[in-house]
Amino acid sequence: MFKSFYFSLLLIFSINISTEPMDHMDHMKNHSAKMHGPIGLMGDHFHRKGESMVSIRYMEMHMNHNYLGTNKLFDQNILELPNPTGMPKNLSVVPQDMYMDMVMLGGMYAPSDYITLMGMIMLEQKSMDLRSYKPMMARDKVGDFSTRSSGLSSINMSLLFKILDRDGSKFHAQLGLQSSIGKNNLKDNVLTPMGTINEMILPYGMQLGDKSYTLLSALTYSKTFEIWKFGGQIKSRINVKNDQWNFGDSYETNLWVQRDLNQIAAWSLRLKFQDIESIKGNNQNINAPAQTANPLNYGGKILTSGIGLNIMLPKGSVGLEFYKPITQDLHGPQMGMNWGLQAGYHLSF
Ligand SMILES: [Cu+2]
Repeated sequence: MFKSFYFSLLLIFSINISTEPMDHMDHMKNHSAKMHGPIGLMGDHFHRKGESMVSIRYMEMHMNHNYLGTNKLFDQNILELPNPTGMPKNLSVVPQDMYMDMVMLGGMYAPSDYITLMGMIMLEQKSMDLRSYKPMMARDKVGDFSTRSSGLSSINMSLLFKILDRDGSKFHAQLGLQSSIGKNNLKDNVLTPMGTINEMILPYGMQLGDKSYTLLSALTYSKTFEIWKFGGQIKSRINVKNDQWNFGDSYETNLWVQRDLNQIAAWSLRLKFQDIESIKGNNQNINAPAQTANPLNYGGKILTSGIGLNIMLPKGSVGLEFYKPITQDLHGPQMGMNWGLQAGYHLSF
């Protein structure tokens, strides 16, 4: 009798010591699928001392329809516009459709509770379908063609500084540098308005990089109320050094809300507002009777909505987010976004 009692005590005790210590339990309570923001958001969270994280994200964006400001343009409207790069007199090659695919590999490590290091490497593939028209007179269609580019695009490294982490409120700053390592002079075959096929330097938007350095800075705040989480982020990307030309500086504001669906899943809604400047500088060899050869036809103001889902797995977590623009006011003529999606996997250890 005494022996079995002693044995049960031992059993209970061993179960007790095998459960998690108290502060870890507290930590686990915060460990819900909304621990990470919507997957498309970068640098939304920091880590505690000694924590590491690796992530892989895939992004795809589809663009179609040309815009001038907020107005959609038909091909006929674009053919009437002047060609600022020389002959022929009017634009004669019109983008129809574009896909951008990106793979991002990321790593995070917190050497202290106050600083998290974050690095990322990006690979990109772009493909664009275009239609060539005769340069003069009836402006008949000459034909359709596609251009493509793929490879390494950029790497970046940031420091995240914790400002506040208390009672479900988190606030941190990001400061980083991005180096564009993708080529800025890739070529492909183009169907000219004269009906010939020429190998030409692709326009700015089809290049994988701009050989520039960009300063990244952001402030991110989030507040968790039980099953809800609200967050806001402002971010800027400012060019600090370029080679001939660079993609324009940009300013971005994100607002999001997340709600736990159950123990392992949370959905999110996000609003993203981007204000992107035109391309600075130019490459004299990029010259074609296409809107994309004009550095001024880049950037604009874009308001996008995103709906997402984060799910915790036995190891790591996955996120999915789908975007659709609400309004876009583009420096144009320029092709606008139709939809985008992002999927990713995070593993913390
Ligand atoms: Cu992380």
